[in-house]
Amino acid sequence: MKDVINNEEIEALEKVVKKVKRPELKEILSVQQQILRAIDEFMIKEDVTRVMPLMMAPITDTLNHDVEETELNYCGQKFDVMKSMIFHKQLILMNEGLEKIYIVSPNIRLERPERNDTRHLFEFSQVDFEFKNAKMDDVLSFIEKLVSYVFSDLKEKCSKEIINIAGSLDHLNISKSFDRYRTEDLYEKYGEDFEKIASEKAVEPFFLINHKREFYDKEDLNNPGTYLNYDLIWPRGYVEGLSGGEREFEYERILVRMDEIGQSRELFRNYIEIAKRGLLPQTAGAGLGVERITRYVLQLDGIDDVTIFNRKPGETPYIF
Ligand code: ASN
Repeated sequence: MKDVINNEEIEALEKVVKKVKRPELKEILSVQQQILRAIDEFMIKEDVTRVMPLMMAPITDTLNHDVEETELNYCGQKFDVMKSMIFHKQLILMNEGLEKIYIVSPNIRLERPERNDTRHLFEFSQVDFEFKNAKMDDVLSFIEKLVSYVFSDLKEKCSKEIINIAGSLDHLNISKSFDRYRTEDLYEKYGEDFEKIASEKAVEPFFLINHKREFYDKEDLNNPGTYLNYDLIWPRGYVEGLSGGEREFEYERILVRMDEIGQSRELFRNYIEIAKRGLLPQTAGAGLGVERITRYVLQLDGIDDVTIFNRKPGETPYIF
């Protein structure tokens, strides 16, 4: 009979029922809702304009790691699922009336099964923001203020839920400004696994500056081979929670950076044309992982403790 489910599906189905019905779900979701509300309030206060997300586009984030590729077809054209709205953020800021924007952006990255860990989902959301004419320091101090605002708001409004789940509020007591480390220095100190080790040792969030990654993050021409980009690292082993950078926006520089990493120009020909016409504004920004900040605030073991349906890489079969 075609409608009989197999044993693997029965197992998956029982897991889904258990996950959906778990008693702590309401508290987890209320805290996440309050995080998003506090972010919205802060953005309004800082005059950052909210833009609605796109979920598919002819070009999207090239990422600096390999994912399973997929494509959608519409009107004879190929679309990719949105991996991040990085290029769209730059394009939106061509509008002269817009200086600062943000998007609560659902992203799909079909991560390889090797990324089945405590921090990756193949479908997640990030609060993605971008500011015109901003520099790295402007964005870093914006992030410090944003995180402090959200944590104080949560301590005031969700202390009961957070204490129930996390056991305390200590991890939300943070300094006004966060330490800044450079990747090369921490690499020297701790070796390959520096991000994880430094996160485990830290009790407050900190910034990790200079990552060699996508072509759109700006190279520091005063110190070639280094980059004006940054991550926010959650302490206590919760690792990366945000990443961003100043952006390449000049035609020549974009071509140099694309060639360096072997990025095909064909797919990006229209983006390149915008840059060639001098239309791409100078910007900097970042994206804050929603499920990751919720996981940190609630000190949950894994990222999937935040979600309702299973979106952990490589855990087939997915039944809902
Ligand atoms: N949102 C990130 C940024 O603004 C990019 C990403 O998600 N890969 O840099």
